[in-house]
Amino acid sequence: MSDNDIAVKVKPATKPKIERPKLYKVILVNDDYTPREFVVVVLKAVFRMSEDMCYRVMITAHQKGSCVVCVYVRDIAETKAREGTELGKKAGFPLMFTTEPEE
Ligand code: TYC
Repeated sequence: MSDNDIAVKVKPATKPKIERPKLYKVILVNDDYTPREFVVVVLKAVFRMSEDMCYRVMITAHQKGSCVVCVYVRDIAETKAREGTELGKKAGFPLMFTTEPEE
């Protein structure tokens, strides 16, 4: 190759790898002090589910100890869990939401 030649390198075609973001469960944890109606109010405010769905989630946590409320990407799951827990704390209740990665 002389100085005037132009070398052209052809890049092999690469498939763009788009990974699905990992999902996290938001879990409602039962306690003995938070009133049931208050749990429903918090679920409605934070997760925007119907009254009926909120009641079902609350009663499942009450009976089984915990209940998965919904599944989101990490950022949103953690924000929602914090918002729900803070609403309980502000009202003087030990209401707790946690997050955990989905398998
Ligand atoms: N166990 C509470 C009661 O009997 C109600 C409750 C339900 C609290 C679900 C928290 O995540 C919870 N007042």
